[in-house]
Amino acid sequence: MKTLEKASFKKAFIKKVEEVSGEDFSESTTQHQYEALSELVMEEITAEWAANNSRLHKMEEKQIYFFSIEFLIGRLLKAYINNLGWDNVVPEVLRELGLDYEAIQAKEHDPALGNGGLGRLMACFLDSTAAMGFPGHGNGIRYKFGLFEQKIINNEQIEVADNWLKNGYPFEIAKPDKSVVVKYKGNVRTEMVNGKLVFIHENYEPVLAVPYDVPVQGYHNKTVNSLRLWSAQPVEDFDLSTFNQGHFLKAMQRRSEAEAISQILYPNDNGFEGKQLRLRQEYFFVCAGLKRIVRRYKKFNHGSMDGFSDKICIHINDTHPALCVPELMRILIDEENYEWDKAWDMTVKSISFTNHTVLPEALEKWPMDMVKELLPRVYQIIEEINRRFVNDMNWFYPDQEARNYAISILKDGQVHMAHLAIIGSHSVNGVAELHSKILREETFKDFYAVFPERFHSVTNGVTPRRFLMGSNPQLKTLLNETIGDSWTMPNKLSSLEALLPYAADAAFCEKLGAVKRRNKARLAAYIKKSQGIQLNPDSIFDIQVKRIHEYKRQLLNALHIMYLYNALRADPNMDFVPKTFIFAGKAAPSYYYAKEVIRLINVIADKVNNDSAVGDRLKVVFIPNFNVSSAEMIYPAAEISEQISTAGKEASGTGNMKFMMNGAVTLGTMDGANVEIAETVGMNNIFAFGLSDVEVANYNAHGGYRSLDIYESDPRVQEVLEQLINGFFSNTSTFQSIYDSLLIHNDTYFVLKDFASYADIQSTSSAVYRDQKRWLQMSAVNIAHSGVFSSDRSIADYQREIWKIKSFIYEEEI
Ligand code: DL6
Repeated sequence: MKTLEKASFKKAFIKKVEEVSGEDFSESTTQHQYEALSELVMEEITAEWAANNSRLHKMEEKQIYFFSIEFLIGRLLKAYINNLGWDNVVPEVLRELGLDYEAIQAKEHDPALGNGGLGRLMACFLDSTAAMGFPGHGNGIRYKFGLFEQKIINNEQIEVADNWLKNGYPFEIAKPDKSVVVKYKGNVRTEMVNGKLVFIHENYEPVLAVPYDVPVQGYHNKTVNSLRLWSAQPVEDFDLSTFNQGHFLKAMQRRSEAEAISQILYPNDNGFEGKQLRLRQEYFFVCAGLKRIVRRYKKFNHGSMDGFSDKICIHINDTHPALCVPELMRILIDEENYEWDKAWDMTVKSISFTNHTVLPEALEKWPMDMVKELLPRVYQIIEEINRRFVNDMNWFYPDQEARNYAISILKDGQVHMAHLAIIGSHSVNGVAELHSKILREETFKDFYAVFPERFHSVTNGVTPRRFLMGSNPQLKTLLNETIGDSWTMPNKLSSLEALLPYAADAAFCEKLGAVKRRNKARLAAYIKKSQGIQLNPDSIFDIQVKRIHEYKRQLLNALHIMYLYNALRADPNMDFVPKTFIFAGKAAPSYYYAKEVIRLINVIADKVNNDSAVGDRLKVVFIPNFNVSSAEMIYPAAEISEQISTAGKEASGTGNMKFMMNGAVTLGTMDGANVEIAETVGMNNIFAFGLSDVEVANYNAHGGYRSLDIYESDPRVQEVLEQLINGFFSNTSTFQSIYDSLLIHNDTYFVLKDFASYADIQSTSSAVYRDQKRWLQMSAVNIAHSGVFSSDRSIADYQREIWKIKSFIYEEEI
């Protein structure tokens, strides 16, 4: 990498600000400075980008394409600067010029092109792929409106549209000349041509897919991959002939129907809404993405698709891009004239699939009629895939009729997308050991019996470049001073294990405590400024940030706070380690129950924070509008990481890893990747509680448990449940639906069943906190063992076990 020279950067920056603003530098605004800095960064990156692209175009190396309906990339300016190695020059030059680097970064609208889990994972994977010099690109949708902005008004979640493009986006390049047409609806006509049956899709509704490319810069290397996001537009700017015939509304309607496809991100996480527009979105980025990949491949392979699966991996992120299977078949058969068997072999060899949830309500099933009407040719191909698959199964397993039906793609009037994805891929993986086991033994056990060799497990990871080095610079400096900086190199985060001996070193622990204190103070200042709540910096910062969902059990945390509050009121002199409970997260707008949980937390906060009897010993904060930028400030300030899902429900979790890297201690159930965190740090460096996945499954196999028993036997539970409906926390409205779910509907997520165990572990954690030496030791051990949860390690696992691609820059096996 070229090193950035301070004097020349300063000169270039001043010149660029003047160009952007059209004024003297002294008159420039923060917005101008942000635009100028972004332009300079893009100029630097694009030079390498072009070189990378031309090398990749030659198709000498195998390449991976991540197809995902979400890419939650977060702000990019600082990440680019750090990856370019400019971070030792830019902040200093800006300071010398009297400018505020943080304020400049804050001008970038945080692109919220994802809900959370699987969308953020993709962003971490892109970062790691480039950092490790692998040729890997993203393919998704350029939503005009990202995930809604969350406001809390009268304690309730209010959703506001996220118009992230209103000031333009400096890190994308539109490539209208690379647009492709996506065809919906119409009918399929067959014809015999030279003795071969051909399928002609006619009378379709065309939509133009226009690509916008965002560079993905590697860390201190020359790799620049691409994230390609597609925007939908009408094929003709305006349907003039329809208009001229007097059909004004129709002409307008065509336009808005086309644009609607990339208008807005569906705000559901772990839930499926069978809307036709969503199916249009799924086909849109699948069809457009594959078209360009195929075109490029053929261009450099003498017009032939032969060898495609040796050079291209299509990795489908959950089932939303599962239409890749029939669409690639359609291209190979209808456009490239391959025979079915050869096309199928190429398709299965090219595609691999990651599942991200076992919640039954999130598994996608589309009505057959809807797929048939919207995508008539694709549907025919799905029918044929299904017919051949069922025939094969009946041939190989004639005595397994019921199972053969259970695993078919088309059944009960629906297209089962997970089945399509598994049947059409050579690899299926879960995202943590426990999750993969549940896939093999429960969710997809019938497929596992048929295709055991397809099943893999790759535990998720997160990028340390954003979630440790970028967001916690003081910890980075302390680590460098203590053990050197080899851990900052790609795929070397495990070098943090060198920290283990320092966990018992009082001087190191004191410095670690000081870093945490500064990060807590930074978050406390933000909360004071934005919400007016004064926090006690000596209290334990106990944080639960993630989507609001019943299975994630923010409710358990909230009920426990109610109990603590009751205890403090009953005995104001009780021995109590001060605690600050911090929440953040969005609920899907149509998810009433989750929104009630948000309201409950805010109502509790109102009462507790304003009770002088409690003072600063107990505080509750709900930070509105959780996004990647706020996350970067929250994780470094945490001391306890709340990971309290019902065991067996959270596929992996990745917040748990971000907290751990920043020295928080996990307080959690043995669920998802918490299990591996516990294995890695040892049971004495985690606060584990609650039912196991096997216990939960056993209860469920017998119709659940009787929640009334807990209510009747535990006075703490009885008191807080009554407070939900007697107006104690809010005299204007009660929380009847929450009360009913716990008692009348028998507590599906085992909140009450785990209450006692949760309260116990909370109390244990407070006791340990009194011993700061022990606490900081736990914190250090967590940091030291976080290397395995780097997304570099995940990418290395995928590379070795599934994709088998080579790095540009690393000769050795990664
Ligand atoms: O794999 C990434 C992430 C996991 O860490 C979470 O445990 C899981 O809940 C999440 N799943 C989704 C599913 N969304 N849909 N549909 O985001 O994936």
